[in-house]
Amino acid sequence: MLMLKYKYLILAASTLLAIPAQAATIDVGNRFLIPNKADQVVRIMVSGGEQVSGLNFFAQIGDGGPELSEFGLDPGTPAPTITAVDIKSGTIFDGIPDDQSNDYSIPQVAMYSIAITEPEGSVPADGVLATLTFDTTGYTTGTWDFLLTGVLPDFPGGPFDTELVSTRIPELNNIQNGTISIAIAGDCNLDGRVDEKDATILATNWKMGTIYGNVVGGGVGWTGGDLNNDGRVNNLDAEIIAVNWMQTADPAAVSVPEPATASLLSIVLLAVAAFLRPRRKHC
Ligand SMILES: [Ca+2]
Ligand SMILES: [Ca+2]
Repeated sequence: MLMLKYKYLILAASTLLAIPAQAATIDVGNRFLIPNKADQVVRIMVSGGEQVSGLNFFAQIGDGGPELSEFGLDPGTPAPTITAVDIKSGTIFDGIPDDQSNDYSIPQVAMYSIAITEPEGSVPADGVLATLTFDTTGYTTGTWDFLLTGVLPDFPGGPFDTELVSTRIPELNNIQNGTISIAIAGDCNLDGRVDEKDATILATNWKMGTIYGNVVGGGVGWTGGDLNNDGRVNNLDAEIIAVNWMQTADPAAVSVPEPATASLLSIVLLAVAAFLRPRRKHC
């Protein structure tokens, strides 16, 4: 009986010690958007599986922008804007009855929250945490901070940190901030031109991604071939390369006419098929 009690104590202690390894982790990463375009969606993923009962979500692009003056602060610098945030639909909180709330937002700062009101209610922090929609109209180049922690540092009570409310850990803050950059559509390797090097990257990571379950954490990302930021590398990304084939930072240098798009897509998909064929021989 004493041995059994001792065994349970060891089990309880090991469970407690295991908690930090399960803590929710968010890596914003270096994200890429195309120039002069609204409605570009970026997903923020969370991993670790910690049971959580709510989310206080803060996001900031650049220094917060000119609208900081609405908070009584010195106005900041313009940058691409956040036009929509969703921390419920398609996220880890999708199935709960409670609604998200937009607590306060300006174009470069978003503050949202959601809480599970059901007693003891929780969901595992593993999957999509939030989807943000961006507008890069007016921008053809640039890189800006993409912060989920340290938001509005000069605001009274700030800075604000995104926080997953845990049922077991009072405060989680395992978050890495990232950046937002403008890049040429289809330019996976960021060398300023869409060509066979980008098609090769696409082929290398074909059918890879968080949605397929063969990539964890932040996913393969833009530089891995996920050119539409949907969490997977597939024919939609191949189409982006085909449509922008030979595109460079200087649009006047493009020599490929628009009607060639369909045949270019065939070329990109053939490159993918050629890359995959020898690998499958070993399966
Ligand atoms: Ca390239
Ligand atoms: Ca994709």
